[in-house]
Amino acid sequence: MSLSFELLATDGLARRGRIATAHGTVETPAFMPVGTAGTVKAMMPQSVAETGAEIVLGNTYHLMLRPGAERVAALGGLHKFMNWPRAILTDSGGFQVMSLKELRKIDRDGVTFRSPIDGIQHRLTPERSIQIQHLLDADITMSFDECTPWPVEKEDAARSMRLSMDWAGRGKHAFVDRPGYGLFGIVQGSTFPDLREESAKALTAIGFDGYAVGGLAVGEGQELMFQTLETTVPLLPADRPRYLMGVGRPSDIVGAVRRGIDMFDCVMPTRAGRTAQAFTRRGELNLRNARHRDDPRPIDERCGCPACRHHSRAYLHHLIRSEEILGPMLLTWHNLHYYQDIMRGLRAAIETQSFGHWIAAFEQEQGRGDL
Ligand code: PRF
Ligand code: ZN
Repeated sequence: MSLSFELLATDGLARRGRIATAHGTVETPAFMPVGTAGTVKAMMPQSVAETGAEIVLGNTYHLMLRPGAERVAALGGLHKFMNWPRAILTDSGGFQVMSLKELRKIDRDGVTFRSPIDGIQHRLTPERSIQIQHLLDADITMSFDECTPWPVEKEDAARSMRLSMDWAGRGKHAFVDRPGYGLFGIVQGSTFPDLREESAKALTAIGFDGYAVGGLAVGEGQELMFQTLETTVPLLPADRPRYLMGVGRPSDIVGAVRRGIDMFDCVMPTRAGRTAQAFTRRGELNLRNARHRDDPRPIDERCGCPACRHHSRAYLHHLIRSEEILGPMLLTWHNLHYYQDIMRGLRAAIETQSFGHWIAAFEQEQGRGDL
């Protein structure tokens, strides 16, 4: 196998593991900050590392349009281009293209779409997506798939899932195996257990370095998402990492780890940070709110991030109201630090077989709301 995964401990279905990539190790359960366009928005790369992140996500779709995959390759790859020496996972572009709606046309072979930047026509096929991710030098490459919307008729979900499985096979064929680099398959099938089973079996028959669960967190709600995980995750090989794409809020992540997921990515902490929203141990907080105007306390007394160590809620509120750039910067830093604190907590809890206790404490504190 080109990407090694070590299972270090388990507690129930929850797993504590380690992925070894060409650009360093990733302790799991892991949260990957989203660096769509070659930057985790509002953060310096070194600051992203200081929060504890060991891997970030990049996007085929955005980078192929601007600055172009061949250009990034000529400049030494995405790690060098963005000065992020650690691991990078790239999404395949399928999910991002689907959000274009009227600007795209899908067929059995791939997707043709117009760039929202300059209107120029582009084409993504499973082979081209894998090639672009290779040019970017992604440590973890994602299969090219179609993310089924929700809700969806079962017939349409089946057709879409089978197309994604065909594309997964073509991507596997196009992927160049190298030490420290891996290719992940993506399970689809919406919320239909039998379709999820068919998809998981199709992917394991092809054989991947890791398995993602796609097509969730698209409006089905937490309960249905957890139900789908409960039927899907046990069908995935135990000796390979499992990645839940585009998830989520802290409680989504905790619940998914409880159900056997190892990796996550989400724009939530970074995007929310840019709209003045802070995630804390006691729930969510919006620093734009007038009630913070005279509050000398930090966002969270127990947080070790620069926003909490050096600044009051009153100051952060002032930055937001004044539209100062430092506001989104500090809030993004805090949110990413808090997300990594959750991951550190989850990893320690699984190692010490105290996961159940950790979850109970997490849920109790999140629900207290005395901010
Ligand atoms: N497929 C891909 N990327 C994704 C998803 C998916 O289904 C999701 C679903 N939440 C997020 N990102 N390729
Ligand atoms: Zn903080």
